[in-house]
Amino acid sequence: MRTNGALQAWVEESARLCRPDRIVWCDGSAEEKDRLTSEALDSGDFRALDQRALPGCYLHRSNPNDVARTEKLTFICSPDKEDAGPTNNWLAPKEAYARLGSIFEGSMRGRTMYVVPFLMGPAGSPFSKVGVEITDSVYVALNMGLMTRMGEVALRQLGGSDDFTRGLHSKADLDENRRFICHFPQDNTIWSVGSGYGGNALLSKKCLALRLASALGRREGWLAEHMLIVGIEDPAGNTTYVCAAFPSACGKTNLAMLVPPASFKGWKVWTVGDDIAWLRPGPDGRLWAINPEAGFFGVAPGTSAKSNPNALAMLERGAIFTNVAETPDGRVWWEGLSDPPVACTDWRGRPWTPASAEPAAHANSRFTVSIKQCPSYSKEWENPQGVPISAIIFGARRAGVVPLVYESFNWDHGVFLGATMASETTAAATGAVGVLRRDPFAMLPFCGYNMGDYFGHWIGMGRRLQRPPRIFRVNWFMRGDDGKFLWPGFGENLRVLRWMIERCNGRGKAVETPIGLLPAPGAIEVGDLPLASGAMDRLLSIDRDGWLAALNTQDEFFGSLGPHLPRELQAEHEGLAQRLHGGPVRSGAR
Ligand code: GTP
Ligand code: SPV
Ligand code: MN
Repeated sequence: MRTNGALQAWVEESARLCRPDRIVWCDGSAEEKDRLTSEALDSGDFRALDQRALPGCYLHRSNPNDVARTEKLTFICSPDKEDAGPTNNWLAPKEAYARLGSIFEGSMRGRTMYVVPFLMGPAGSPFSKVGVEITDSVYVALNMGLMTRMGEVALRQLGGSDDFTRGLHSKADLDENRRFICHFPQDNTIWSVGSGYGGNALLSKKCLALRLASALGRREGWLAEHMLIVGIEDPAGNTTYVCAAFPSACGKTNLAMLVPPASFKGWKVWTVGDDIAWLRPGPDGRLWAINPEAGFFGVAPGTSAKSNPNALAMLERGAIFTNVAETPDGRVWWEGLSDPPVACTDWRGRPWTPASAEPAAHANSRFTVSIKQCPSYSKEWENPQGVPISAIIFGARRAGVVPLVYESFNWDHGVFLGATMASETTAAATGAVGVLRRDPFAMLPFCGYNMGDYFGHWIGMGRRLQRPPRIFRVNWFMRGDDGKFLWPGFGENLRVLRWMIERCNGRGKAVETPIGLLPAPGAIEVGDLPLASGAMDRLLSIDRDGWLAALNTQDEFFGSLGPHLPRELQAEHEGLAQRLHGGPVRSGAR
C-alpha cells in the first residue's frame, strides 16, 4: 500500500518533525474502524452510548476552549498578500512554516500518527481530488472515515502521482495561543495545529474542499462552493437539481434533506450534498455539480423529528456525536430535540437539569454520519459527472430587509446577489452570535484567494454557460414584531422551491421590483399554513429604507476590494441605487 514515493517521503519528513511513537496508515477497512474505535474508547476520545439503542454510536467531548472554527486563527499564506485579499488573514509562507513548525516540533511524542488518505469526489471521476491528512487525533481519523472516501480507494486513484493535498494536523497541547490553521495554495498544503475540532481539524472539509479548492478552481476554470446539492422530484417524475449557499448554521443540511409537507403528494427530495459543491461547466453549456464529501458534519441543536426527520432517522446507528448532552440511559439530547430530560450530563460532563443556567448541548454541537444512511440519499452522489444544476440559491439569516424569495434579473445580477449577502453570525465560529456581517456567497471564511478576484471568476463563469442556472435569494429567518419567525421554514420551504422550479420551466409568475423579480401575488401557494395575519405581505415586501441603508455598507465593502472589484458588480450596485431612488425598473429581464 505504501508504494507512492512522494507520499512516503512526506510522511517520513512529517514524522521527523512531529516525532510520534508509531505511525499507522489507514486503509478504510471495517476491521480498522473497529480497532480505531477501541483506541478512542481507551483514550477517552469516545464514550460509548447505549449500544442496543444506538449501535455504533459514540460521544466525543472536545476541550471546552475548542468547540468551533476559529476564524481569527485561520490564514491564507500565499506568497503575495494581495492574493489573500482584504477578507482573509495573511501570513508570509516562510513565517507561517517557521511559526507552526516550532509548535509541530515533537508534538506527537507519546502519540500515534495516523496517515489518512482520502478521495474527494466519486472514484474515477475526472473532477475528484486526492488528499492525505496526517493527524495525531484518533477522533479525526474516525471522522474522516465517515466524511470522506478514506483509505485504499484514495491511494488507488492517486497511483504514483505526487498530485495530492498535504494536510498536516496535530492537536499539540490545544492551547489557543498556539492554534493556527494555515493554507499554502501554492504548495497544495495545509498545516493545522492546536485544535481538534470540526472545520479546524477535518482538513478535507473547509481547508481542502473550499479554501484550497477555490484557489485551484480559479486556475482550472471551476468553482468550489459552500453549497448543498439537492434534487427535487415532482409528481410527474421530473427531477430538478439546485445548489444553495447559506452561511454556517443557516440551514443547508436541513434544506438538503427536506421532507415535503403532507399536501405535496408525490413530491420527493433527493440529497446529493449538504455543505460543499464543486461546480463546472459541462459540454452541454449547463453547470454540473459534485459533492466531494461522503458524510455530514451537521448541527445538532434544533434537529428534531418535526424539523428534520431524515436526520433523526440516520442518527440511530454508526454516528459520532460531538459536544451534545448524554441522558442517564446512554442516549443523546440537545436543545430542540424534544422536551428536556429531567436530568442529564451536559456537553462538558457536568450534571444538568432544566433549571441549569446554560444549555445542555453546546450551541455548535454536531453529529457525523455517512451520507449513505440518509433516507433521502441520492444515488447521483456516485455519478462521476455530477448533476446538472437548474437553480442557484443564496440564503442568509436576516431578521428583516431581505424578502422570503426573489430572483435575479440575469447572471451578473445573480452574482451581485451572492456578493452582497450579509448574515447574522452563528455559533459555528467563535465570536459574538447574532451580529450582522457581510458574508459574500457564504464564503467569507472559506474563500482561498482575493474576494474581488473570486467575484470576477463568478462573472466569467456565466460567460462560459450557454444554459446558466437561474439565481435566487431567500431568507427563511425574517421575524415579526413579536420576534417570532414569520415563515415556518423547514419542510414548508418546498413551497418556495416549487416557485423557483416553475420559474426555471418558464411558468412561475413574477413581478419586477427594484431589487429583483418577486413572486406575483398568490404565486407561492400557502394552503392552510398557520401564518400570522399579514405575514405573507411582510415576507414579500420591499423595505426601501432598509435597502437604502444596505447600499451604504455595500459601498464600503465593495470599496475595500479596490481594483479587484469587477466593474460588472459596481454597475449592478449603481443600478440598484438608481432603481431604489425611483429610476425605471430594468428592462431586459428574462
Ligand atoms: P453548517 O453545517 O454550519 O454549514 O450549517 P447548515 O447551513 O447546514 O445549517 P443547518 O441546516 O444545520 O441549520 C442550522 C440551524 O438552523 C439549526 O438549528 C436549524 O434547526 C435551523 N434552521 C434550518 N432551516 C431552518 C428554517 O427553514 N427555518 C428556521 N427558522 N430555522 C432553520
Ligand atoms: C461550518 O461551519 O460551515 C461547518 C462546520 O460546516 S465546520 O466543519 O466546523 O466548518
Ligand atoms: Mn458548512
